[in-house]
Amino acid sequence: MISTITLGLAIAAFAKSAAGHASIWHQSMWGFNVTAQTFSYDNRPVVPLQQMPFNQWWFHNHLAYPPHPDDFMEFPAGGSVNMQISCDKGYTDLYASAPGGDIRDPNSPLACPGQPTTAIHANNIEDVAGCAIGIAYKSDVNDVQPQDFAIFTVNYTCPWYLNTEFQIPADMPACPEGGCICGWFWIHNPDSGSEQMYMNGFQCKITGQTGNTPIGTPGLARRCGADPANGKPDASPNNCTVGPVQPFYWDQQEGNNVGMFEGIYSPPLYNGLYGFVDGAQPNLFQEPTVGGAPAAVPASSSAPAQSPSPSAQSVPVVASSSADTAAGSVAVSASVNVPQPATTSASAIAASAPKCKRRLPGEKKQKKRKSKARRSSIERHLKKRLAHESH
Ligand SMILES: [Cu+2]
Repeated sequence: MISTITLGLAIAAFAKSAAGHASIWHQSMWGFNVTAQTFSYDNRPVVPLQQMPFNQWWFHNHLAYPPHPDDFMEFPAGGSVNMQISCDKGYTDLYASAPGGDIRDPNSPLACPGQPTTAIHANNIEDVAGCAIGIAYKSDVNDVQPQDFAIFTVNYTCPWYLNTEFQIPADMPACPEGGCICGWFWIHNPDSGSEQMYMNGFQCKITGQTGNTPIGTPGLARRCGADPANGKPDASPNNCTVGPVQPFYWDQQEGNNVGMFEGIYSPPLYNGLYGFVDGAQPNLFQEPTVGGAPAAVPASSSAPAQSPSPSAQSVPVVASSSADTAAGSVAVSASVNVPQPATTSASAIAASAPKCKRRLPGEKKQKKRKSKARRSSIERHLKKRLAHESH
């Protein structure tokens, strides 16, 4: 009896500490066995990335924790793959190597069973914003640059469920001899938890009926869907990037490729807002276009994968990716200096281990927009956030 109670308390305590955030879980990933103690800060794969220098967010700073050379996630061209996404390895089929052991819940299909849905930054299932898988046709992770990844599949309902199915486009070309490098990417809606992005790298291969046409040079997805929170009730399909696009690199100290115009309260999302379909992405085997004209493809970035400049880093952006851009306009590529975030709170956030916390008041004031719709949207978000205990 006593031991049962003790066990119950231990489980309760563990469940509390396991709350929040999410990642894929697979032995092909970098950082699969990284625990809260591996780094000087909590750098478990599930920990969000926000306001970090390049090396700290790129591959989640897990490059020194590679998978076994033979462990690959296999994606069958034209088929689908189930991936497990959770806030703790103990909820997944790979619980055996979880620090807290087996905490699976056979009665719950959720990514984080028994926890408030705010653990995955969603107030309800309608509030999930989707996640994505990108692929780089390179075998050596040290050769992979941010602009090498092309998003090839998206799941709109991610990360609501533990088991998340990803459709693989038909005719995806095979990988080089040593396989490919893939990444899982997720950004949540702005109304549940603070702004952040997620990235986990893993080894992958394309199997089955592979094609021979390579994926085009990944461009940048543009905000082109209905965006009522920003006063745009209607989608602008002509403003979408058609063709392969890069993941969003966002809300970091350096290396961002999106978000210069929309602001921190309007995160880029892997759903229709940025022209992604739910499932296998179409039009991959072409160069990206916007409104029927060739889209600007970011030039080979000056952002080195290994040693980025510490402060103002020159990264390519599509200048007209703003929500305010007229539909049908053609993207213009520009190399701009990305300034350090102006808020003092940003450095404070970077100094501490990243966690889901409320925004500091000064940040709110600084980011406040003029538009009435915009303002009420922010107020709504903040109200919800105040009601939501940080985790
Ligand atoms: Cu989180």
